[in-house]
Amino acid sequence: MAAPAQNLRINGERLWDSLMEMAKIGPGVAGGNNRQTLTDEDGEGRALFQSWCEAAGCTMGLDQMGNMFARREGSDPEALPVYVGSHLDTQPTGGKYDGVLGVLSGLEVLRTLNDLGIRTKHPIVVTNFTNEEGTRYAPAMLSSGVFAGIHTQDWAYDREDAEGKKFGDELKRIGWRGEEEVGTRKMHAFFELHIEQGPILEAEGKDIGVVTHGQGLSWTQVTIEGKDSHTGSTPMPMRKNAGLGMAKVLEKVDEIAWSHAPHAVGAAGHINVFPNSRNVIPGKVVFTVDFRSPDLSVIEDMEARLRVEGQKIADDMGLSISFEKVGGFDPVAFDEGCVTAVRGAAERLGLSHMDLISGAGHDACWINRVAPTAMIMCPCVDGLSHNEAEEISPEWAAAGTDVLFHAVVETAEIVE
Ligand code: HGY
Ligand code: MN
Ligand code: MN
Repeated sequence: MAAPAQNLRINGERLWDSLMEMAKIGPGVAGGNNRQTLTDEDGEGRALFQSWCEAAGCTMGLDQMGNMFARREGSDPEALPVYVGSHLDTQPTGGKYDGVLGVLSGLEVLRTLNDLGIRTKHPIVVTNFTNEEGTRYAPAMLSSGVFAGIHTQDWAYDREDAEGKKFGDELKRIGWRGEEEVGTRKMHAFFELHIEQGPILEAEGKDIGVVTHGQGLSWTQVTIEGKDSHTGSTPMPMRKNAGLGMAKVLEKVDEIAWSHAPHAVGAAGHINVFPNSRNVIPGKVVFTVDFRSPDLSVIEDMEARLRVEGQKIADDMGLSISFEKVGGFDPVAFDEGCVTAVRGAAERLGLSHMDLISGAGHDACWINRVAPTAMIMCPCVDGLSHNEAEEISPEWAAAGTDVLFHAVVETAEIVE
């Protein structure tokens, strides 16, 4: 396939303006974003994205999980489209670029093709996948998971947030439940540009990450029960302190992850304590242990040890403990052809680049099950993400989008 002329570049200023415009919707309290999935702010962000796509001449599709598809026609309407995209939903204390860069860089590819009057054989479709973050509704990458046939739509619709609101009801409430059946769209290829969310590219002084693999993820929800009682008048030997049990289990989670250094990681970010009163010993705690590794056998070992060690801790303390797997996916190897297109684009553009394993999960990890898929990463400052201080430079955003443009357009095949 003929690659686009080496001197073609996207409009970095327009891309940056769009990122800053989108960041105004669902602002956080410290300069980032809180645009959680299926909130009114998510609906506003979707509407803004759709208005931009329509202004760029796209026709819009919307499926029953709220996944959005903005289609630019190709010369061969029968040719399977090249898809490009990510997610517009954010963490509660999220940054302005996680996911959003991947959606708006896809739009920038279309805007640039329009500017240059370039036609491709394959149509190109920019996608926003619903609920990638998995914060309000576990698991992460829920809608790309339904699209890839990992989860059923009914199961997804029944997922509940902390207030007991169901995913399906909230999707309808914000008015973004489409009629299109999920997963019927077939893709020629899928590309996702994403900030690295880790420190490697910046530390190595590289502009581009050519993502060859994604590490696997395991979420185990742990419930420990003891007996809530007075923190003052209950003698120490009589306490059934579920909070202390959790503390010991989390110490063990850290130890297990370190035992598989340097690549494995483990922690709990979601923790609920009941009754969460200053003078009541917690009678119940519910928390989610997040283990990750590029090696499936390591993930399986960490999961197994959590259950064995956790049970021992609970037994020794006279507590009850239960475990529920609430999310996960195996380590991912992306499509060699698509990865080569990404690497070739970075080389042609003279950008410093390196192969990379993604530490975070992404919609591309599920889409890789149903279409040839690859990811591009750009650095982020101090590797920080899932924090309102998440930051990238306009130059990094533009370089990543230039590589996306060249990889996507080469794959979509220029006809004129
Ligand atoms: O959890 C993840 O890795 C992604 O950011 N949702
Ligand atoms: Mn993301
Ligand atoms: Mn994220």
